[in-house]
Amino acid sequence: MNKDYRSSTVYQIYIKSFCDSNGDGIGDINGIRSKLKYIQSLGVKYIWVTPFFCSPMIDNGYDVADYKNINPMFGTMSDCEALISEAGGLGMGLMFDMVFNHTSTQHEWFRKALTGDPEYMNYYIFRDGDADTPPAEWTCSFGGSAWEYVPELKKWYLHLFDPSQADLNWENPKVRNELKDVIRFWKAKGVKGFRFDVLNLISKPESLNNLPSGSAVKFCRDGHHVHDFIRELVIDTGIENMITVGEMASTTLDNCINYTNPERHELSMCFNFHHLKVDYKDGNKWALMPPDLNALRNLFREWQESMSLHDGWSAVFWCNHDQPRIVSRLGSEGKYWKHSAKMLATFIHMLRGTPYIFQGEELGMTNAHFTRIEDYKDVESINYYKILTGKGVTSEEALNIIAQRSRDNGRTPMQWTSGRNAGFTEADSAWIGIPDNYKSINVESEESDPDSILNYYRELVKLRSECRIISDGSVKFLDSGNERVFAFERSFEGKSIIVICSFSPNDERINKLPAGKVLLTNYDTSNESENLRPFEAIVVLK
Ligand code: TEU
Ligand code: CA
Repeated sequence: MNKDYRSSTVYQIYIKSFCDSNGDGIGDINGIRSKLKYIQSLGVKYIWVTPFFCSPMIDNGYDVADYKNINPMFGTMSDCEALISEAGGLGMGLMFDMVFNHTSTQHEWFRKALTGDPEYMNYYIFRDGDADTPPAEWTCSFGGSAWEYVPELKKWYLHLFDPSQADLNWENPKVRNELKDVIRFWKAKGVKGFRFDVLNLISKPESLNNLPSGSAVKFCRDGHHVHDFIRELVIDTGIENMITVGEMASTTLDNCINYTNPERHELSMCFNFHHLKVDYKDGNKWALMPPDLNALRNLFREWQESMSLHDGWSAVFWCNHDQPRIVSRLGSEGKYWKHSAKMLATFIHMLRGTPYIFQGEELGMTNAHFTRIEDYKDVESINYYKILTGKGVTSEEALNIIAQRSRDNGRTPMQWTSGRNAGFTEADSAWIGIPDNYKSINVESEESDPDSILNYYRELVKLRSECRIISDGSVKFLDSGNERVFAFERSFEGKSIIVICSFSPNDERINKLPAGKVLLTNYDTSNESENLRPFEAIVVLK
């Protein structure tokens, strides 16, 4: 089995916000092509591009209407083929984003289902019921019911996300075969790997009768056939030796081991999001709370050590297109902006797993700081603004919550230069607002600063590709003697490194600083005191 992903780093592109090549304010495939040299300069081996297939774009492409054609807004099939081959020429493989839990309701399959064609109705999850009573009291991820009524059919269909994203019926072998066909299509075009959207939600409960009310996602997570469905998809399409990552937002540790242990022939790795919920009050994304660092450390310790022990493999990351920017969340946008961004990067990139860099993270890009509801474009943010204010939360407070939690924080344009529209587009304006700080936080200025966050990321990626302790070593968390300072040891063939990361904006005392050769640190002078400096990170070869 090919395990090159263990020493590789992946770069994630949110296409709509990466680079606009034709001046319409929207990022596109040719924009990515124009920046391939930049991506290569980071040292990454794979590029995951979020969906650019035909779509009504209600959920920005996660509502696919045709898996084998390109949304004209993003370019053409020949642009796409050129992207694959040009990236390949620079030593990078493309990973495409397969949204297989649901399709857009504009997909041909769903449109045929709506005509009452039984063959296509069986592609989705339709249930009988009168117009007033949905089959179960389930809520969808974006707020509101998870069931939508179709009066012509006198039936309800299930959608875990927006009503325009109808869930596919994976129990139907025809559906599974259609999806395999999509994989084969892109594989034949030279794609080197796949990211699978919300893959642990594909197997629904056998019977929907007598289910309690609550979040639909909760009832569909890691369902009874999920492992069989994944194995069948992977084996039948021959992608076992490619890099594959399943998005498994709130899976369990046991399932994650099973999804990724090579003997089970499922996936190379999984994303899980538990560590990104430590600032959700009572698990509620829309209730603010300062991050619980103890919970964060315990989660990493438990998952890292168990995955290591049972030969599972994780995708390790802080940021993606659904998350606020990590430097705004766990670091600092002020005096310690640079130190905290580098510390957070050190922590992730020294862990056991494959690190993902989300566009702009390597620059220390921050949250958007939008102040008006009109600034938001994401369907989830707009829905929750209505839900929160409907519950009596003041508009000011709702805007404050959304400013911290909106997915749009990760979706503002890539900051290339200090020039107009951050060098993202030649249009009068981009499709979504650009944070004012682009004048100082941008690729151009960080290229010319040897001490920049950007250049630090390059060092991290290089270290992983060269040092087997980092790519292949086991992991053990250590007690630093201070709950704001995380420490762990990576070991391989008798050698080890110690990683110390302070998540604190203050000086912090720890048990003892490790002795050895400093491989990397985010301060320019070596630490000779008993104390760690704010957000200090040190990597030592023992
Ligand atoms: O995300 C699914 C997911 O679990 C989330 O991150 C989700 O956006 C969040 O819980 C809402 O609060 C994936 C995609 O990454 C996301 O962009 C899509 O909207 C979603 O699936 C539906 O396809
Ligand atoms: Ca464009």
